[in-house]
Amino acid sequence: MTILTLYQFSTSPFCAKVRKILDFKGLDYRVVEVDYLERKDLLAASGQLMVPALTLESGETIADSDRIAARLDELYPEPTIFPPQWRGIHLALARYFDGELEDALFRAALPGEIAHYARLGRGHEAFYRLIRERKYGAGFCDATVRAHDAAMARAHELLAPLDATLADRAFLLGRIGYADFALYGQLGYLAIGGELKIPAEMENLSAWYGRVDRIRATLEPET
Ligand SMILES: N[C@@H](CCC(=O)N[C@@H](CS)C(=O)NCC(=O)O)C(=O)O
Repeated sequence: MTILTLYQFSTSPFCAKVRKILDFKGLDYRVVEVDYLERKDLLAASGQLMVPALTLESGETIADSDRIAARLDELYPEPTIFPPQWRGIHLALARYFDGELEDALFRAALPGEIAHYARLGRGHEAFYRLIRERKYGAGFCDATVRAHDAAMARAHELLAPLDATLADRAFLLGRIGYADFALYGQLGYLAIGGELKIPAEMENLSAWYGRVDRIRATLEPET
């Protein structure tokens, strides 16, 4: 029985985080792909225009991946995404991934995201550009596409210490937790267009990504 509804954009790293947490917890859910240009159902359900938003069993809909994650862990505590004694550091790391790392990967992924919206047609690309340029200023999209090499270099710089950390452990802080799901979501930016572009030399990070990616509702999580 489907008990939860996730409103998402397929390219959103915050939605990828929430999907993987739902899988990890073995929860049954349906996905509503929100039309980028027409968000009436999302607005009606959640009272706002951003994804992810999740409708719970109670009928209540909550937005924001941090709030969704905390609520899911309250309602469905097993398996937990906040290993005992480690909640604070998971939240702190996730905030870094969803903040500074997101900014770097978003810029690196922008050409792919523009191409994705161009493929959807019907003014998607123009609307995507409009939203970005309202936030970051006129000319932001073209300037970011031109600076793609620099953006990839910055992404490598931020990912290298994570790759090194994962040399001797299965998950970022040993046991899987919220930070892993946040990083997994953000790395989804590198998969826009279908091809995951984790730098080839980052073998530990690639292996870790595979471990998290393979978590499905029906599988026991690896520890
Ligand atoms: N802090 C929020 C951020 C969510 C967010 O930035 N969502 C983006 C998609 S990745 C969005 O809905 N943007 C609206 C738009 O592009 O119009 C969370 O953790 O869920």
